[in-house]
Amino acid sequence: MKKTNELDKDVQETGDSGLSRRRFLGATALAGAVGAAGFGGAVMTRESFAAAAKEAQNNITVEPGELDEYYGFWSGGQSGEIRVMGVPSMRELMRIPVFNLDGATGWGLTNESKDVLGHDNKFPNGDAHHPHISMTDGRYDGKYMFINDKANSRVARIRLDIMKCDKITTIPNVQAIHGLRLQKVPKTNYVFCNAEYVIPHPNDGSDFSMESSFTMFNALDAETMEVAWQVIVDGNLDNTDADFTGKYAASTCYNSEKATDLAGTMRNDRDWAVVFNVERIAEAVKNGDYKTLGDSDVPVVDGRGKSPFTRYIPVPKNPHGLNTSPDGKYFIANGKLSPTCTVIAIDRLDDLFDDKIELRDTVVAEPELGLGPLHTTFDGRGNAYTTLFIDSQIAKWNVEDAIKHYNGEDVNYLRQKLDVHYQPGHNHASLTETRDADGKWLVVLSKFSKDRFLPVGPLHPENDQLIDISGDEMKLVHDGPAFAEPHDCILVRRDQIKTKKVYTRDDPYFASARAQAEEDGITLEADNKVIRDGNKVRVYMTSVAPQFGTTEFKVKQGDEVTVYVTNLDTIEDVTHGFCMVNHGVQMEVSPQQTSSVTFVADRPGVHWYYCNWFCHALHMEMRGRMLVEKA
Ligand code: RUQ
Ligand code: CUA
Ligand code: CA
Repeated sequence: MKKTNELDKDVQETGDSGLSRRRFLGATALAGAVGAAGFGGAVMTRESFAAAAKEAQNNITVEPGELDEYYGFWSGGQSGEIRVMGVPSMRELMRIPVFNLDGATGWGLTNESKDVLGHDNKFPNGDAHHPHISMTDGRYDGKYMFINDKANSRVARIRLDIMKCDKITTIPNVQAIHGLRLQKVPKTNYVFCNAEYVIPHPNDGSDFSMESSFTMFNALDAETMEVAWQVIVDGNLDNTDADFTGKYAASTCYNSEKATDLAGTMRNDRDWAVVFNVERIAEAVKNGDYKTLGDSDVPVVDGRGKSPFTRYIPVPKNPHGLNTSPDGKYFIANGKLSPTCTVIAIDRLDDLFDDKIELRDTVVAEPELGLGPLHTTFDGRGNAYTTLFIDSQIAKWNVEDAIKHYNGEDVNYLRQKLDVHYQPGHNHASLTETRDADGKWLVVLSKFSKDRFLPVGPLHPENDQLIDISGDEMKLVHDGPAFAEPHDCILVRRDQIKTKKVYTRDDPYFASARAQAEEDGITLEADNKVIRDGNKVRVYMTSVAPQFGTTEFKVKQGDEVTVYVTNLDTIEDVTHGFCMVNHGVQMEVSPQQTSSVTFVADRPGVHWYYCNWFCHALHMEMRGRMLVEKA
């Protein structure tokens, strides 16, 4: 009987003479940038893994019928969606389509979703990285979630009461919105987001030079989703986070060189973390001290060089993640090409902006953690957990001890290193970005799963691992394969999210349908009527399981038909669907919801429509006919 898994075999075969597979991949991932270090800690066997999981203080078992303690919100990366998970069971509860198309709910097909995406939206894709929930006084208030789209330079908002996206804003004059975080205090008035790439201004093909190129830090008004202001910066922008005073935000820059090639981005020994004085920027904008760019009327201030709005704190080359500790004391820039994290004291930033101290005087520690530090998260007990991409490990370290070490004291700040599988990007501890960081669970989003699951062809799932951090020792307790590409996630206590079980009839989500019905003299909750308006036909129908209020309607070939379905069922979970066969038309109609979809009746004849969300024993019988007369 084979006692070791493939991985152990690999280690045994290569452990003495060279690199194991997991080391090899990490080393080649950044070849030339950093040399491969010596062989790391022993890899766990399946048996020792199971034993460690059993010892874990936190129980990951959620019995059938029991509810999870935490909501997890996973970004969907290139899939453009958001996934709602239960933690610790790691069960997927729901998907929220955002920048993608979704046939199940009709996202991208229905008029309600087009009201959000834009009726002329040409982008069926997105690259969603950073989901974050609105806060009041540094605590999740459960109202909204915001997420970036790197692919098409957008920011979306999700209403958490119904878990649907209700606003999407395209950020003007920039490319690739990447890092995104929220103002934490006094509340989330601003959504901060970084545009990653520098572009020429104007970007109209008249000039491709780097001299005329820059990028901007952006703030959106969280309620209106309008861009409140933009700040021109030196270099580029990667990740960001905000502080707990409401005054500062900080972002990492890996391309201070403004290079277009890989080697060029690594030329400087140091790049920087740029700190934004949000208070001063908002003040300048209020006083009208700004300009605008192109045909956008968004206020733009210049934060390049020595400006009142920014400070560029040098940190080792090509930093990546930027994380605020939940005690509000530090911004931490993660080294990536440097094995270190740079700890910046937020309480020194006032002096820095008043020019009383030097840039590097704000740095209070720079602990060496291992190869490829990308993101750091916190347990609320003074410990930080940093992903080491190249080492395939999590480094647990104590922030205050790292500061003592930086000051010359002989203390060991490293608490533990734990192997993860493999090449972790983000990690996230329960409630870590809020004052409520509770140090119970740590999710690690590993970019490679290799041989940990049944093979599914060349494209592998990722591996989301759950680690119990409630005790002194981190313990890996769960592997969860995930499809492309949960980039980041957040964990929220279940009592912090309050959802509706059925829609209320005045929900703004279908306000435009109600407005049209009013114009047509229709009561959505009662009427089953067809309104003709030139070659536009509006079909209003109700649905009560297992019947549509309209089981037959007649239109003419070439008519533009809009079907409005109002679900009169009041019982939780009785969702209907509407699918017009052979028309690419399909949508969700949840209890007390109105959904609408527009299509052209381009072929004469009989066309059946049916309910495609299972709602009743007679669900198959829930159908009707569209009769299309020849033109
Ligand atoms: S970034 S793996 Cu898009 Cu959050 Cu670091
Ligand atoms: Cu209504 Cu199925
Ligand atoms: Ca650089």
